Amino acid sequence: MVPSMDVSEWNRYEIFSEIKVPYNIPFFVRCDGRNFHRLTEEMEFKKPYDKEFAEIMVKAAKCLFKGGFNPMLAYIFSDEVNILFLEAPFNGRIEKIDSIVASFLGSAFSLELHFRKKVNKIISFDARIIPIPKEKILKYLAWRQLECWRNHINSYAFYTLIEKGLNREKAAKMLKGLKSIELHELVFKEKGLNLAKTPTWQRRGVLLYFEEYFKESTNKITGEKVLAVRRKLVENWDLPIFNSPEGEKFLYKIIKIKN
Ligand SMILES: Nc1nc2c(ncn2[C@@H]2O[C@H](COP(=O)(O)OP(=O)(O)OP(=O)(O)O)[C@@H](O)[C@H]2O)c(=O)[nH]1
Ligand SMILES: [Mg+2]
Repeated sequence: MVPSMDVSEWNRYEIFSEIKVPYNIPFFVRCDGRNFHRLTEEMEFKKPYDKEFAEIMVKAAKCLFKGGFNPMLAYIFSDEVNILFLEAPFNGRIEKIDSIVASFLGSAFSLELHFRKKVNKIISFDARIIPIPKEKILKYLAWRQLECWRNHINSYAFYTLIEKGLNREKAAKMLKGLKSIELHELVFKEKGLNLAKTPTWQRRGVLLYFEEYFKESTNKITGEKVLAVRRKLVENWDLPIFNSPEGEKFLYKIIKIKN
Protein backbone atom coordinates (compact mmCIF):
# COMPACT_ATOMS: atom_id res chain seq x y z
CA MET A 1 0.00 0.00 0.00
CA VAL A 2 1.21 3.54 -0.85
CA PRO A 3 1.78 5.50 2.36
CA SER A 4 -0.80 8.27 2.71
CA MET A 5 0.26 11.91 2.94
CA ASP A 6 -1.08 14.41 5.42
CA VAL A 7 -2.67 17.71 4.35
CA SER A 8 0.45 19.79 4.79
CA GLU A 9 2.29 17.45 2.45
CA TRP A 10 -0.48 17.69 -0.20
CA ASN A 11 -0.36 21.47 0.10
CA ARG A 12 3.22 21.38 -1.08
CA TYR A 13 1.97 20.21 -4.49
CA GLU A 14 -0.26 23.27 -4.88
CA ILE A 15 2.70 25.28 -5.98
CA PHE A 16 0.80 28.10 -7.72
CA SER A 17 -1.88 28.75 -5.15
CA GLU A 18 0.06 31.37 -3.22
CA ILE A 19 1.20 33.42 -6.21
CA LYS A 20 -0.11 36.90 -5.57
CA VAL A 21 -0.49 40.22 -7.31
CA PRO A 22 2.06 42.79 -6.11
CA TYR A 23 0.98 44.32 -2.82
CA ASN A 24 -0.85 47.64 -3.00
CA ILE A 25 -0.59 47.98 -6.79
CA PRO A 26 -3.75 48.40 -8.91
CA PHE A 27 -4.35 45.81 -11.60
CA PHE A 28 -6.61 45.00 -14.48
CA VAL A 29 -8.10 41.61 -15.11
CA ARG A 30 -8.53 41.30 -18.85
CA CYS A 31 -11.02 38.66 -19.93
CA ASP A 32 -11.54 37.57 -23.51
CA GLY A 33 -14.37 35.37 -24.81
CA ARG A 34 -13.27 31.95 -26.02
CA ASN A 35 -14.23 31.07 -29.58
CA PHE A 36 -16.54 34.02 -29.87
CA HIS A 37 -16.03 34.13 -33.59
CA ARG A 38 -17.81 30.81 -33.87
CA LEU A 39 -20.39 31.72 -31.24
CA THR A 40 -21.37 34.99 -32.95
CA GLU A 41 -21.65 33.14 -36.29
CA GLU A 42 -23.82 30.40 -34.84
CA MET A 43 -26.03 32.94 -33.11
CA GLU A 44 -26.19 35.03 -36.29
CA PHE A 45 -25.24 38.26 -34.59
CA LYS A 46 -24.97 41.11 -37.08
CA LYS A 47 -21.49 41.76 -38.50
CA PRO A 48 -19.32 43.54 -37.78
CA TYR A 49 -21.36 44.96 -34.87
CA ASP A 50 -24.49 43.82 -33.15
CA LYS A 51 -25.91 46.02 -30.42
CA GLU A 52 -27.55 43.06 -28.72
CA PHE A 53 -24.23 41.20 -28.49
CA ALA A 54 -22.65 44.30 -26.92
CA GLU A 55 -25.58 44.58 -24.50
CA ILE A 56 -25.05 40.98 -23.39
CA MET A 57 -21.34 41.65 -22.82
CA VAL A 58 -22.13 44.76 -20.79
CA LYS A 59 -24.84 43.01 -18.78
CA ALA A 60 -22.45 40.15 -17.97
CA ALA A 61 -19.70 42.61 -16.95
CA LYS A 62 -22.20 44.44 -14.75
CA CYS A 63 -22.75 41.24 -12.77
CA LEU A 64 -19.11 41.43 -11.65
CA PHE A 65 -20.04 44.50 -9.62
CA LYS A 66 -22.52 42.39 -7.67
CA GLY A 67 -20.10 39.53 -7.10
CA GLY A 68 -18.53 40.97 -3.97
CA PHE A 69 -15.15 41.73 -5.59
CA ASN A 70 -15.48 45.52 -5.51
CA PRO A 71 -14.03 46.43 -8.92
CA MET A 72 -13.45 50.10 -9.69
CA LEU A 73 -14.58 50.08 -13.31
CA ALA A 74 -14.88 47.84 -16.37
CA TYR A 75 -14.06 48.72 -19.96
CA ILE A 76 -15.71 46.59 -22.62
CA PHE A 77 -15.37 46.23 -26.38
CA SER A 78 -15.85 43.29 -28.75
CA ASP A 79 -15.54 40.12 -26.60
CA GLU A 80 -13.13 41.75 -24.15
CA VAL A 81 -13.70 43.05 -20.61
CA ASN A 82 -11.03 44.96 -18.65
CA ILE A 83 -11.81 45.11 -14.96
CA LEU A 84 -9.84 47.49 -12.75
CA PHE A 85 -9.15 46.68 -9.11
CA LEU A 86 -7.55 49.15 -6.74
CA GLU A 87 -7.69 46.61 -3.95
CA ALA A 88 -7.11 42.93 -4.55
CA PRO A 89 -9.91 40.50 -3.69
CA PHE A 90 -9.07 37.00 -2.37
CA ASN A 91 -5.97 38.22 -0.64
CA GLY A 92 -4.41 38.91 -4.05
CA ARG A 93 -4.21 35.23 -5.04
CA ILE A 94 -3.85 35.10 -8.82
CA GLU A 95 -5.32 31.64 -9.41
CA LYS A 96 -8.36 32.56 -7.38
CA ILE A 97 -8.91 36.00 -9.00
CA ASP A 98 -8.44 34.78 -12.58
CA SER A 99 -10.61 31.71 -12.24
CA ILE A 100 -13.45 33.28 -10.31
CA VAL A 101 -13.69 36.45 -12.39
CA ALA A 102 -13.61 34.47 -15.66
CA SER A 103 -16.13 31.88 -14.52
CA PHE A 104 -18.41 34.56 -13.10
CA LEU A 105 -18.35 36.38 -16.43
CA GLY A 106 -18.94 33.18 -18.41
CA SER A 107 -21.93 32.20 -16.27
CA ALA A 108 -23.41 35.69 -16.45
CA PHE A 109 -22.97 35.75 -20.25
CA SER A 110 -24.52 32.26 -20.65
CA LEU A 111 -27.53 33.22 -18.55
CA GLU A 112 -28.13 36.48 -20.39
CA LEU A 113 -27.76 34.73 -23.76
CA HIS A 114 -30.24 32.10 -22.62
CA PHE A 115 -32.65 34.76 -21.39
CA ARG A 116 -32.55 36.67 -24.68
CA LYS A 117 -32.08 33.95 -27.28
CA LYS A 118 -33.44 30.87 -25.52
CA VAL A 119 -30.30 28.84 -26.23
CA ASN A 120 -28.18 26.71 -23.91
CA LYS A 121 -24.57 27.56 -24.69
CA ILE A 122 -21.62 26.93 -22.46
CA ILE A 123 -19.55 30.10 -22.64
CA SER A 124 -16.05 30.63 -21.33
CA PHE A 125 -13.63 33.51 -20.96
CA ASP A 126 -9.92 33.50 -20.37
CA ALA A 127 -8.39 35.92 -17.87
CA ARG A 128 -5.03 37.51 -17.30
CA ILE A 129 -3.84 39.95 -14.70
CA ILE A 130 -2.00 43.14 -15.56
CA PRO A 131 -0.55 45.01 -12.56
CA ILE A 132 -0.38 48.71 -13.37
CA PRO A 133 1.17 51.59 -11.43
CA LYS A 134 -1.51 54.15 -10.58
CA GLU A 135 -0.18 56.72 -13.01
CA LYS A 136 -0.44 54.24 -15.90
CA ILE A 137 -4.13 53.37 -15.49
CA LEU A 138 -5.24 56.02 -17.97
CA LYS A 139 -2.62 54.96 -20.48
CA TYR A 140 -3.73 51.34 -20.18
CA LEU A 141 -7.35 52.32 -20.89
CA ALA A 142 -6.23 54.53 -23.79
CA TRP A 143 -4.29 51.57 -25.21
CA ARG A 144 -7.29 49.23 -25.04
CA GLN A 145 -9.47 51.94 -26.58
CA LEU A 146 -7.00 52.27 -29.44
CA GLU A 147 -7.31 48.52 -29.92
CA CYS A 148 -11.09 48.96 -30.02
CA TRP A 149 -10.70 51.62 -32.72
CA ARG A 150 -8.31 49.44 -34.77
CA ASN A 151 -10.70 46.56 -34.44
CA HIS A 152 -13.51 48.82 -35.63
CA ILE A 153 -11.87 49.96 -38.85
CA ASN A 154 -10.42 46.54 -39.64
CA SER A 155 -13.67 44.70 -39.16
CA TYR A 156 -15.72 47.23 -41.14
CA ALA A 157 -13.20 47.03 -43.99
CA PHE A 158 -13.12 43.23 -43.81
CA TYR A 159 -16.91 42.81 -43.95
CA THR A 160 -17.17 45.41 -46.70
CA LEU A 161 -15.01 43.14 -48.86
CA ILE A 162 -16.95 40.02 -47.80
CA GLU A 163 -20.20 41.76 -48.82
CA LYS A 164 -18.58 42.47 -52.19
CA GLY A 165 -18.19 38.71 -52.66
CA LEU A 166 -14.57 38.12 -51.64
CA ASN A 167 -13.82 35.07 -49.53
CA ARG A 168 -12.24 35.50 -46.08
CA GLU A 169 -8.72 34.69 -47.24
CA LYS A 170 -8.80 37.08 -50.18
CA ALA A 171 -10.30 39.85 -48.04
CA ALA A 172 -7.65 39.40 -45.34
CA LYS A 173 -4.90 39.41 -47.96
CA MET A 174 -6.22 42.57 -49.57
CA LEU A 175 -6.34 44.42 -46.26
CA LYS A 176 -2.91 43.34 -45.09
CA GLY A 177 -0.57 46.30 -44.68
CA LEU A 178 -3.22 48.95 -45.46
CA LYS A 179 -3.01 52.11 -43.38
CA SER A 180 -5.93 53.31 -41.34
CA ILE A 181 -6.70 56.12 -43.80
CA GLU A 182 -6.78 53.60 -46.66
CA LEU A 183 -9.24 51.41 -44.76
CA HIS A 184 -11.43 54.46 -44.21
CA GLU A 185 -11.37 55.27 -47.90
CA LEU A 186 -12.15 51.71 -48.88
CA VAL A 187 -15.24 51.56 -46.66
CA PHE A 188 -16.38 55.01 -47.78
CA LYS A 189 -15.92 54.20 -51.47
CA GLU A 190 -17.57 50.78 -51.34
CA LYS A 191 -20.30 51.39 -48.79
CA GLY A 192 -20.64 55.15 -48.56
CA LEU A 193 -20.03 54.75 -44.82
CA ASN A 194 -17.95 57.30 -42.90
CA LEU A 195 -16.18 55.36 -40.13
CA ALA A 196 -15.91 58.51 -38.02
CA LYS A 197 -19.71 58.58 -37.81
CA THR A 198 -20.55 55.06 -36.68
CA PRO A 199 -22.16 54.72 -33.20
CA THR A 200 -19.70 55.86 -30.54
CA TRP A 201 -19.75 52.54 -28.64
CA GLN A 202 -18.44 50.75 -31.73
CA ARG A 203 -15.50 53.14 -32.02
CA ARG A 204 -14.74 53.74 -28.35
CA GLY A 205 -16.22 50.89 -26.32
CA VAL A 206 -18.39 50.99 -23.20
CA LEU A 207 -17.39 51.88 -19.65
CA LEU A 208 -18.99 50.78 -16.38
CA TYR A 209 -18.16 52.92 -13.36
CA PHE A 210 -19.56 54.51 -10.25
CA GLU A 211 -20.98 57.98 -10.15
CA GLU A 212 -21.52 59.85 -6.92
CA TYR A 213 -24.70 61.77 -6.20
CA PHE A 214 -26.27 63.47 -3.21
CA LYS A 215 -29.37 62.14 -1.56
CA GLU A 216 -31.33 64.25 0.87
CA SER A 217 -32.45 62.57 4.06
CA THR A 218 -33.57 63.58 7.55
CA ASN A 219 -31.51 63.01 10.66
CA LYS A 220 -33.83 60.93 12.84
CA ILE A 221 -32.62 62.45 16.10
CA THR A 222 -32.31 66.15 15.26
CA GLY A 223 -34.84 66.25 12.43
CA GLU A 224 -32.22 68.13 10.43
CA LYS A 225 -32.06 67.75 6.66
CA VAL A 226 -28.73 66.22 5.59
CA LEU A 227 -27.13 65.41 2.29
CA ALA A 228 -25.61 61.93 2.04
CA VAL A 229 -23.20 60.90 -0.71
CA ARG A 230 -24.37 57.81 -2.54
CA ARG A 231 -22.94 56.06 -5.58
CA LYS A 232 -24.60 54.31 -8.47
CA LEU A 233 -23.23 52.11 -11.20
CA VAL A 234 -23.54 53.73 -14.62
CA GLU A 235 -22.92 52.39 -18.11
CA ASN A 236 -21.57 54.87 -20.60
CA TRP A 237 -22.01 54.09 -24.32
CA ASP A 238 -20.91 57.52 -25.44
CA LEU A 239 -17.32 57.81 -24.26
CA PRO A 240 -14.75 60.46 -25.09
CA ILE A 241 -11.39 59.49 -26.56
CA PHE A 242 -9.39 58.55 -23.45
CA ASN A 243 -6.17 59.86 -24.95
CA SER A 244 -7.48 63.43 -25.16
CA PRO A 245 -7.74 66.27 -22.60
CA GLU A 246 -11.50 65.67 -22.37
CA GLY A 247 -11.00 61.92 -21.93
CA GLU A 248 -8.32 62.36 -19.27
CA LYS A 249 -10.53 64.74 -17.30
CA PHE A 250 -13.40 62.30 -17.56
CA LEU A 251 -11.27 59.38 -16.30
CA TYR A 252 -9.62 61.36 -13.50
CA LYS A 253 -13.05 62.18 -12.16
CA ILE A 254 -13.96 58.50 -12.06
CA ILE A 255 -10.68 57.08 -10.81
CA LYS A 256 -9.77 60.06 -8.64
CA ILE A 257 -6.10 59.44 -9.24
CA LYS A 258 -3.87 62.28 -10.35
CA ASN A 259 -0.61 61.79 -12.15
N1 LIG B 1 -21.11 39.22 -35.39
C1 LIG B 1 -20.45 39.83 -34.41
N2 LIG B 1 -19.31 39.27 -33.95
C2 LIG B 1 -18.63 39.92 -32.96
C3 LIG B 1 -19.07 41.13 -32.39
N3 LIG B 1 -18.17 41.50 -31.45
C4 LIG B 1 -17.21 40.56 -31.44
N4 LIG B 1 -17.47 39.59 -32.35
C5 LIG B 1 -16.69 38.38 -32.67
O1 LIG B 1 -15.82 38.12 -31.61
C6 LIG B 1 -14.50 37.89 -32.14
C7 LIG B 1 -13.51 38.32 -31.09
O2 LIG B 1 -12.21 38.16 -31.56
P1 LIG B 1 -11.22 37.08 -30.95
O3 LIG B 1 -11.25 37.12 -29.47
O4 LIG B 1 -9.90 37.33 -31.61
O5 LIG B 1 -11.80 35.72 -31.51
P2 LIG B 1 -12.26 34.39 -30.74
O6 LIG B 1 -13.00 33.55 -31.73
O7 LIG B 1 -12.99 34.76 -29.51
O8 LIG B 1 -10.86 33.68 -30.43
P3 LIG B 1 -10.18 33.37 -29.00
O9 LIG B 1 -10.38 34.61 -28.15
O10 LIG B 1 -8.73 33.14 -29.33
O11 LIG B 1 -10.84 32.16 -28.44
C8 LIG B 1 -14.44 38.71 -33.42
O12 LIG B 1 -13.53 38.19 -34.31
C9 LIG B 1 -15.85 38.60 -33.93
O13 LIG B 1 -15.95 37.45 -34.74
C10 LIG B 1 -20.30 41.69 -32.88
O14 LIG B 1 -20.78 42.76 -32.44
N5 LIG B 1 -20.94 41.00 -33.89
MG1 LIG C 1 -12.06 35.96 -28.00
